[in-house]
Amino acid sequence: MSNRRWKNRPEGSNWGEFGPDDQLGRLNLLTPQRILRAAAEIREGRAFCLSLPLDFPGTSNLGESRLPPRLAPTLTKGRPFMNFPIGIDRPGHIDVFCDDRVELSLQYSTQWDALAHVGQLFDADGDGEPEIVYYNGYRGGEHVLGPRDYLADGADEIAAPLGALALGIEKMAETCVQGRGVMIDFEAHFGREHTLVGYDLLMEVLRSDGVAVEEGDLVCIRTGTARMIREMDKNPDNERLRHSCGKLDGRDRRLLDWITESGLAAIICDNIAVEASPSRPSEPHDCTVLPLHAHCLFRLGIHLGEMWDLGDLADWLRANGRYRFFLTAPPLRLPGAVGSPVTPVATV
Ligand code: UVW
Repeated sequence: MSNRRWKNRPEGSNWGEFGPDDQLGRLNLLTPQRILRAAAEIREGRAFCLSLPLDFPGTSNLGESRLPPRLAPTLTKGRPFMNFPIGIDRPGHIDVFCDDRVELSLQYSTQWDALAHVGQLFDADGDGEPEIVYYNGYRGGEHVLGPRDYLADGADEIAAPLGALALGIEKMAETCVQGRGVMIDFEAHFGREHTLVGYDLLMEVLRSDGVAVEEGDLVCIRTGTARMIREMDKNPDNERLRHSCGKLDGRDRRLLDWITESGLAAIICDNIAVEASPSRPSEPHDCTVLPLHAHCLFRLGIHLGEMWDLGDLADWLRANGRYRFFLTAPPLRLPGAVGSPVTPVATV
């Protein structure tokens, strides 16, 4: 490959396999044929909204950096644009307008992680020094820009433009994100008991429920966490949430290998981080904080969906002896963002 931006790629990565400039990763597998295959899952014409209300979980108990949305009217000539009678400025006019804005942490609630959400310090250019690198060799400081260069002496402030010039969430939105959803129901097997689910346990669940995951599937895992979040009524108990329900064990090498080999296009969960966080202590040879995030977002270009409200859909599928459905889930087409709220729609 001539114009790729790396000499070394991480072990177990697929960099370059969708092209040297690819920014979509496994979303490339959502081909027209697979969308048609997915559409064949629409048999009842019934749709499910898979988003929590975006002011859930409520408070910042799950992570201080992410704040609940703050909604406010826009201003017109300094006045709040809410219940605004246009006739104030233009006598005789009878219309009343409302118009608003929101300050929103994009990963506060039901969300997609963009491929620019997690990278690693890795020696991609082979000069013996690690640099900040994201999927397919895109670089921190060149393609993903923040206000501060943490690796430079003195941590200089960097001027705008900021954000992801590559791998931003808008790239995902441009694909429309439609395909076949496959539900894996951890809650049906583990209830709310805290259970680390590695490869062996996952295979048991798939076998017992007769679930097959095929190339290009959008894999959804209902753990029961989103329902707990709803029950907590905007006062989330982080400790309880982190120590309840079945969760993927990102430190299980065989689980990560299965993700590689299955060909799945994305992983979506109703919990906070898809994987257990923390799961087990790191090994000296792998000190990644969130190993499943690194494997998916950084090595393989697999987008992660978090805090999706999967409960009603999972209940319906189980009651009707099904596990597949048609899924439409584009994020905001917001250039440069590294994550986004999403209002996914499942149709059965
Ligand atoms: C982190 O907290 C780093 O990520 P996420 O929201 O994807 O779990």
